[in-house]
Amino acid sequence: MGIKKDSVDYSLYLVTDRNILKGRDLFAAVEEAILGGVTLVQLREKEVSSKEFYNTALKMKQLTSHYGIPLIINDRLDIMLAVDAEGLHIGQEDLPLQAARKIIGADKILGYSVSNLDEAKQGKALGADYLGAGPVYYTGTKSDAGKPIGLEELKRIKDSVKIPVVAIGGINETNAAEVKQTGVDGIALVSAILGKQNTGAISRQLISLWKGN
Ligand code: TZP
Ligand code: MG
Repeated sequence: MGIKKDSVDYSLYLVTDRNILKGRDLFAAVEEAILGGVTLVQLREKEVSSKEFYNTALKMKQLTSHYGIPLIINDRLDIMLAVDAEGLHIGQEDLPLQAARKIIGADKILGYSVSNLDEAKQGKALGADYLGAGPVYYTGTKSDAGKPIGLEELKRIKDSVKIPVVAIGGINETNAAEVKQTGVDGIALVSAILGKQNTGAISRQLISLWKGN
């Protein structure tokens, strides 16, 4: 029994970046974050060999499956298929959405990065299951993230499509509440979770902020 893509909870979406870990073990940090309340994990690897990406993905899949959380692989469709992850996340410069969908099939989750309305509408039309919209605020984590789109554009994007929208870029415990006000389905974070030593506690704080308790 796999995870059904229509019932995915996008509330607290952790995106990995091994450069931000300051020597901590990636799997230990992700496990703590899941125990704290992270609902979805994206493995994002930019500087490792295919072999290392695959091995990391395989181990991450075991971890996320253990907790019943979906694993999304960034960019690498081959690795997503090889480890049978729940989904793939691609951006504007990656394989076109229709081509990716053709290969991964209808049951896998397909995520798409957008930073404006046109890209959002195109993503929806071409079969994305959810959109990652941003960067909402300035981010030091992705050097080519582009200019912050801000909360108003984020809300326009959310209001323009019927698929889930996850906000990304510079989100942390101090601004999560105002991001929630836009009506988006979740927040995706890298440094606000993995850049901290207390990964579990910060995840607990973020999910309770998000769920409003
Ligand atoms: N895509 C748009 S912004 C971003 C990605 C992967 C980085 C987000 O990192 P942080 O540390 O949560 O700002
Ligand atoms: Mg990409």
